[in-house]
Amino acid sequence: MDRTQALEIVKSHLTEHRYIHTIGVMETSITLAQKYGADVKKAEIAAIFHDYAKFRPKDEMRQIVKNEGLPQDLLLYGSEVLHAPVGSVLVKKEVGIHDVEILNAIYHHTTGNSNMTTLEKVIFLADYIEPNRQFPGVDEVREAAQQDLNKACLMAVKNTIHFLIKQNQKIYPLTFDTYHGLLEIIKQK
Ligand code: DGI
Ligand code: FE
Ligand code: FE
Repeated sequence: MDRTQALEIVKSHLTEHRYIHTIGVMETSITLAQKYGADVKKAEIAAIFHDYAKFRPKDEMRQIVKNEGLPQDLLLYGSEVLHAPVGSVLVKKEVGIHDVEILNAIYHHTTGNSNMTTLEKVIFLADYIEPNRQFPGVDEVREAAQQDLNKACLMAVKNTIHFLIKQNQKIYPLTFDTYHGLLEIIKQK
């Protein structure tokens, strides 16, 4: 599938604002993939489809979690954690993308995981720093992204954990796994 086809498919599932964000994630993912040695074409496709399920009704997402063998604990945290794993299921079923590396990058784009692939890190980080994002601390993460992929991902997940705690939101275990996994990598250096 080429970029034009992929963008056309995803556009009808997104708001204008979210589509612009998606273009930003796509461009940033390509740059990061080139810099850190991930598959550039896979990064492009994963980025285009990363928020595919963002606007599915919550009930439909919960139903997919129940029926498609996703971890049931997803239902115990905020609804924001659903669209990434549900997106990976729907991108496979509805769009026909079967590449496991792409599907995993979509699956883990919100939380990360303990042992992220370079492609997963690229999508996770690009989602956080793409040029349309504006929140406290994002410029520091953008700068770190030019030096060290792991450090930049660690900064992003730490910011997210701080943000969630301030908002009295539950933190999905994979988010902590991401923090611990990246801490280990950075300590070893
Ligand atoms: O979909 P985007 O807005 O582009 O970005 P995203 O997929 O990273 O989702 C961001 C949202 O997800 C933001 O509101 C914080 C929330 N989130 C991230 N990790 C967790 C989480 N929410 C809960 N409850 N628990 C988490 O671990
Ligand atoms: Fe998302
Ligand atoms: Fe996103």
